[in-house]
Amino acid sequence: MSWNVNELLRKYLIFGSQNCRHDPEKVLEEAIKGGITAFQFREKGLRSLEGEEKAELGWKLRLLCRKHSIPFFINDDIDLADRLEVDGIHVGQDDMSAQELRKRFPDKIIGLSVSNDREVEQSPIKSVDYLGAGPMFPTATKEDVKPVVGVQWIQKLKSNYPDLPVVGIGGITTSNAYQVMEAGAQGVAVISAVTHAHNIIETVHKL
Ligand code: 3NM
Repeated sequence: MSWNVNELLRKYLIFGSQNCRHDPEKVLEEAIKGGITAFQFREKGLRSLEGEEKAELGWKLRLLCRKHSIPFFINDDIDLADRLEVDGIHVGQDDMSAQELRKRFPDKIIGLSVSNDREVEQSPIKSVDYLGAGPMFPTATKEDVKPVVGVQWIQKLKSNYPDLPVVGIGGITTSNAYQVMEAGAQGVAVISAVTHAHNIIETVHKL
């Protein structure tokens, strides 16, 4: 299946079991009903699953995405990328380089997180399909989060790389998502706004 990267970034849900208060499969099903346009399996950090447990949950979520034609991404875990038949891989600055990734996975969608000018200068921007820009706002979800860069960071990236799709991340909610869109992003990437929502379907609608 070939995906339109600009479109798939619009409502990009990310989570691992550690982010969920209910059964992760139920959370993803509700979010799909609400209209997410992509999902990233990010099983990482405190209380996350490892090894076979991680792979098993990943496969269940992968199948749900396939059933509903939602592109499925994995965060960082190159070994699981093949096994879970992912559509794309998202990496941060400390993970495998995007250039290496592109060589190894010529046909997959590759996303890279960038939080400041130095990271952009050091990155093989030509090898990636989209940038994750953050944190837009304060967030408690990620342990080693970088300083808040705000929506100005989206404006800067879009003026330097007008053709490269950008998704905002970090502290995005139904109340501030419009600021990220107005700054020129193709979409919003969220974890807690959806995984902690009382009404997931309605929340995704509003993003
Ligand atoms: N990456 P929430 S912020 C995974 O700035 C992640 O690169 C970030 O969670 C970055 O939507 C973040 O709950 C956490 O704030 C996003």
